[in-house]
Amino acid sequence: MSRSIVAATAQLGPIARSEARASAVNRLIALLEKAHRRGAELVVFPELALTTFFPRWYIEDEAELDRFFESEMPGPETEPLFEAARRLGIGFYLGYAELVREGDTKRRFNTSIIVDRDGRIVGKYRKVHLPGHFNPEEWRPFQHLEKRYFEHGDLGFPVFDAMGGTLGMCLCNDRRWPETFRVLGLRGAELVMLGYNTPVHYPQAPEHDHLQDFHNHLSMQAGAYANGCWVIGTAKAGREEGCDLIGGSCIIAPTGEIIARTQGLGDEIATAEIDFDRCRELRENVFNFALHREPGDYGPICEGAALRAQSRTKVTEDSRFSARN
Ligand code: CDV
Repeated sequence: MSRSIVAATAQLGPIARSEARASAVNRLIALLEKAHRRGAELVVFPELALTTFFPRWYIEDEAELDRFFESEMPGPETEPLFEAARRLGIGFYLGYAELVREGDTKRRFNTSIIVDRDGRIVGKYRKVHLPGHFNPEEWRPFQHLEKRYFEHGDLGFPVFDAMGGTLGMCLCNDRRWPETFRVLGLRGAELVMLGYNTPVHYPQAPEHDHLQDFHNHLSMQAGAYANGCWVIGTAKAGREEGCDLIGGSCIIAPTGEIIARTQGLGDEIATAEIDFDRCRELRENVFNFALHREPGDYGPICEGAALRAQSRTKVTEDSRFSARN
């Protein structure tokens, strides 16, 4: 039996701060329909795909911050996307800001989900590697306050059997960490889906600005190759509220080759056929983990875990919008 599906990366151009949720959802539905016309059964949308990339601002008003979050998924404004996917028989990956209420406590995560062809949520991931900073820093041309607005993801890197394969997820900065792909690879992921919002300008090392597209593809291609899995990376691209975001959304084969990619910086799809069985070309050979990995020599990779968890708790305790707020 064939284990192939046609998949699409569905890149979004900029979303303005004033753009209504309904308008963003309509754009996603238009991309879903286009992907369907090209035979796609699975569509990958960007990180925080329903709103502008709000961590670029220091938002003091909690009600204002809440407007960027979803407290239900699907909720009244996102239900049309789920309906469209059901009608078209397409599964999708979607990144969004998740607000969880636990009694009087609010918890916030940078989240992604997998929705199957029947419109059911069959997988959830919460971003582990949160980049940026906690306190506003005036010297920056724009803020990157993910460490302030989101808690460290508490679900680890799970995989899900869906769409005929074993699927894993991550979000943006996670792709730069080989550990993300390796953990997913060890759990048998055959396809890793990820959305990103990556500014061209990196304020701490502007001399790397011209390398942003290179580093994006370098990380994802290496992740695919070293774990023998497919990778679909999808950008929110273009000039969003004065901040330039890279594009380069693509589909990468387990060999590390980019086999489809978007051309511009707007709403656009690129499609390719994904044969899950091609993962075996790597997994049964050069990256046969059981035969060739040497975990006994990898000790330092997990050292300091307890210390890290402690320092994260300290940061969260300071947060105005923290779990304890
Ligand atoms: N949204 C992100 O995680 N962006 C980071 C930037 C800040 C470096 C990224 O890794 O692309």
